[in-house]
Amino acid sequence: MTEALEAIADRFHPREQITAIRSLGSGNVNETFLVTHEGSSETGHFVMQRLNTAVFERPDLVMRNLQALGEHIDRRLATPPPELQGRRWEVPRIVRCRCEESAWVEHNGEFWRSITYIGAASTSDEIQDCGHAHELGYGLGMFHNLIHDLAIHQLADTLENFHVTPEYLNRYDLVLKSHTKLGTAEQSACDFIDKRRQGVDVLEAALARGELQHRPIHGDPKINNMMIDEASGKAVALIDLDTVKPGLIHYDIGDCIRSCCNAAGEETTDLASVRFDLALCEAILKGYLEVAQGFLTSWDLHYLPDCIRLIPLELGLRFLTDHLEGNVYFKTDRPGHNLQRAAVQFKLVQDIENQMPALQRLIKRLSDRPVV
Ligand code: GN1
Ligand code: MG
Repeated sequence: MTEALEAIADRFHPREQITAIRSLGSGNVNETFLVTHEGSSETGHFVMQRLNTAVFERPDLVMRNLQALGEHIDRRLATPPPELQGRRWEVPRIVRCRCEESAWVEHNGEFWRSITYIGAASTSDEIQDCGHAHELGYGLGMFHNLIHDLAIHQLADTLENFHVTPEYLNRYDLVLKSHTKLGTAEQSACDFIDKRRQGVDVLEAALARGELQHRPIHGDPKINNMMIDEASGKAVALIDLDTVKPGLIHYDIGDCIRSCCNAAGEETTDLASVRFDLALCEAILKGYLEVAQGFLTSWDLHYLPDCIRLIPLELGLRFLTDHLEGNVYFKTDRPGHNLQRAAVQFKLVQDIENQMPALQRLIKRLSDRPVV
């Protein structure tokens, strides 16, 4: 526990009671800590984070979105949706500073904030089994169920063009232009992208045609952002709410599925072990549709196979671009880390493409109405 961290934590909770500050999770963008404190009778925790302001240029708006989301979900949970079936559902809430009337601390140009910790639940980086997959789908569906009626004008666009794949492709082209010599692995990653330029606008074009609409989204519902109750094994919360903003729910569905259906995990170095598990995908979609069919349109269903292929392609492109740019966005812990991550996503895309007809049949079978 360093003196600097302790001083920040003290702005949220009296220093005398803080007993531990430790790193939490494996986020690629922000720094996250779990703060533990002892009161006269009980032990408490909160999550303290330094937001990466190179990524989130308006962290004040991130906080405003978090507040709007929390208030909306509180209103919805006052009369719990029947699909919740009596289970607990939690949302991380803002922990305000003790002395100032502020929800965050600005210190040496850094932006620090705290949120509540959800106890008796944990996350994992890799999928366990179909039961786990079902809960990941259910959890995302419940999250969408609870926020689909939050008006998008109440949420700020805190990350412009986040998940707008054609914009990532433009950025990649720009970065690539300044590279003269590529290594073998880099060249094969670039070739992979070159063969898939067509159709990267599939979701944005559907949005422009009015087939899809912006709604409130999570933005980053990957496997390790879903909290699973330790006793019941049920999903109880979707955490990491910094990317909540208006967008297409397809970004969320694609992100959840790409991170869960690759049992090797996105950090694996064993490319041969990366594959898209259709049985896990079926469990996720069943869990999701159980709670989401009510607000999905036929067009939403129509674009599910596309988003399941597109979001891993986009993430691979983002990792590759960052590698070529010198690792300025995602945290890395070794040379070539982002290139390796890109290769994992591309392998997954390849396997999804191989199974596309089966994936399309699966979605038709699970949908409660004809898919357009
Ligand atoms: C980043 O920081 P983290 O791990 O929650 C990224 C996501 C990626 C993810 C890949 C704001 O999320 O979009 O899918 O890494 N978040 C941002 O692991 O870019
Ligand atoms: Mg995140």
